[in-house]
Amino acid sequence: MTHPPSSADPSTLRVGMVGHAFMGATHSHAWRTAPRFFDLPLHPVMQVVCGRDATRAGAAADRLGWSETETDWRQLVQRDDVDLIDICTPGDTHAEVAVAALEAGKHVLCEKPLANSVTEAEAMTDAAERAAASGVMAMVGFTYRRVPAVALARKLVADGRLGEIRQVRAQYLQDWIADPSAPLSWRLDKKQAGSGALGDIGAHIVDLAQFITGDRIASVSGHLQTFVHERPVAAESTAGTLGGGGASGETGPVSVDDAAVFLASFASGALGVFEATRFAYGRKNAIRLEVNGSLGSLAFDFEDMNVLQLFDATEPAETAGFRRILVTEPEHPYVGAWWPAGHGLGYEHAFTHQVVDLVRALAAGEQPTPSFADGLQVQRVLAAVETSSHTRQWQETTA
Ligand code: SOE
Repeated sequence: MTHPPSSADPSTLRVGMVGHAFMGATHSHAWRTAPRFFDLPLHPVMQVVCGRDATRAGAAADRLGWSETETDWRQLVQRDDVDLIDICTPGDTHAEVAVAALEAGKHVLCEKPLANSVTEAEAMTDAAERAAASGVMAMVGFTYRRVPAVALARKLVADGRLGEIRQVRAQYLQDWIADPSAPLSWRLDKKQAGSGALGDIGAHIVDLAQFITGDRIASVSGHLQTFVHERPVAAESTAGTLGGGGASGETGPVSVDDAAVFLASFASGALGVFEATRFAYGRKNAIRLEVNGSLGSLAFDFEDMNVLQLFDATEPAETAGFRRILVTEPEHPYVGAWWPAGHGLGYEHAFTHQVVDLVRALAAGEQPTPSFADGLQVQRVLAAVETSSHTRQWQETTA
């Protein structure tokens, strides 16, 4: 049975966060910062941080600004002094925590990708739809949508500035494990992560391509590749880090893809080319999208995240060319809350914008986006790429 969360003070939103590593830190920064820069209808209260190790959870609470700690998420989701559960753990825990939290009447924010399988994502979406009937909401954390230049790109496409969308090319390039001596971490273990580059970073560019175009990927043809099959086992102190750190002297298997490439056919007939890799030496967090339409093109590179490039094909040839839009004006999405024009924003601001949009949707009793159903659709695309890589054939993404 679900019921709207009880709240001692209806003007607050009491948060319990599961996990306190990299995403726990970014989410904590967002919960702390959002009410200080945006007028929010509910004041987030950083109530509880949950981690398996009491000592580490206590240190995280002190460092990240949480009032209390828990070591068992099952206890956390039942607390009546928590209104929302923020899931910042590896994908193998997303489904059980989210379903339990929703059934306990807690709102949920869940990191991406939604789950490690379509089956899990379907169960989460079903639980979210049941809970929504009682005003309990769920959102999946595709934060790059909330980079101002990306939000502007979506607006320009929606306003028809590119005309009919013809092609999308999307890359997510990293290099943190290009060195074969980089040790194992949970992101390289299929049981914990579900997949490698495909789900970890490929999910982001699938969501971004669909978000900016307003279209859906209907079928894919893809290939997954693992380049390094055996890696050093990290020493205890570095376990869970992205890469680097000391090794224990032992080695273990890599059970996920190092790189994923796929073609996509959108429902509209548009064509997509996607690439997600952790082996692009020199590219640290390069998310690159180019959208080509019948009236022009736009291009974005996260490594120059305050800029959107626009080519207006209706402009006379004499002056036509990609225009570099510095997306730092108060008129641009989210920017007005921050700094004067030209000062720019960073990676962490998108997480703050995520909290702002989530809190405003909850206060208005509206479904925050992206919803779990949106996350399920991305999961279906990922699964279709994995299937296509095995069958060497095009694969539909629909249920
Ligand atoms: C590692 O690839 C990672 O931390 C991803 O898991 C995040 O989603 C991305 O934002 C940055 O890189």
